Amino acid sequence: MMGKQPRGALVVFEGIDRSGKTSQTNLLNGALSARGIPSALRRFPDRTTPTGLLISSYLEGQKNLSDQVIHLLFSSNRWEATSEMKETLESGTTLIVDRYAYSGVAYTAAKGAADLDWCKAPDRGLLTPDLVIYFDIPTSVAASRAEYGGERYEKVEFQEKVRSQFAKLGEGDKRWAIVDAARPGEDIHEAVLGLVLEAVERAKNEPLREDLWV
Ligand code: 2DT
Repeated sequence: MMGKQPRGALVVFEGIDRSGKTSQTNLLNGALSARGIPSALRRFPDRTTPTGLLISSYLEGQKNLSDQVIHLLFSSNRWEATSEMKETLESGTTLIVDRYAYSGVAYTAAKGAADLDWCKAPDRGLLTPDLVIYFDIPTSVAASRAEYGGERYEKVEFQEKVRSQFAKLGEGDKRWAIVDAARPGEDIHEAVLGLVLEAVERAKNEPLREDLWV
């Protein structure tokens, strides 16, 4: 009889806007496939679900919502994906996730409207990442990569505040790996791949946890 399939790793990418998460997650997915490691991409917010559509119209400035309401919608958007993500991980597929609860906390906390405990509370008990790769990049470098579009948070002063919230969140978190994202893409990819291959191996021997921030 075949043994049980080892589970996949939950790998999360975080960083300010234009830190390069999306192109690196795509590169990583290809590199894992090339090595025969089953993997799939997810991103939050998932704009295709009912909560995602509301979030999207908020981000595009078509809809105004209070800071509390949008925060809880972002969290709901993650909770509604949790059972599918859990099944996928248990079936042996590594998930590469572009933004997660850390963005949830950093962006709301950066508004100054709520304290950190309040911001963290709704995501408590979510699937726990095996690795969080934080793309660290000076706000000025990120902003110079491309013009910010018209979305709500795409302003340098705000991104600066988000960046300092991310730095606070990473302190003392043993899953948190800081990657210098101001370097050429190939160097970033190499650093990311090393971290992820390690996490995939580690995850094989550790149960999947659902105790984020507990
Ligand atoms: P993208 O540009 O990556 O699609 O993100 N955000 C994201 C939050 O404020 N809270 C969250 O929980 C998440 C996941 C970051 C859209 C914007 O939404 C912000 C940028």
